[in-house]
Amino acid sequence: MTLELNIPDLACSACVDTVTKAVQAVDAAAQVSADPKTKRVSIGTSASEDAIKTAITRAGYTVA
Ligand SMILES: [Cu+2]
Repeated sequence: MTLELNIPDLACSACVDTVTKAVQAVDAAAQVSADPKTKRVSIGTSASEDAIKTAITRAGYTVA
């Protein structure tokens, strides 16, 4: 499953790293691609959308 999320406070590549690590803590095999310019995050994962969103929120980011 691929999730397409919008994270408005994704500002730079360090944010991308933080979000990627948070997602991979839930699903180590998750494929994360994120662009701080567009705030779009694409996540290929077998974890549930809720679990991924919760992990991102716990890392300090808001999923729009
Ligand atoms: Cu940043």
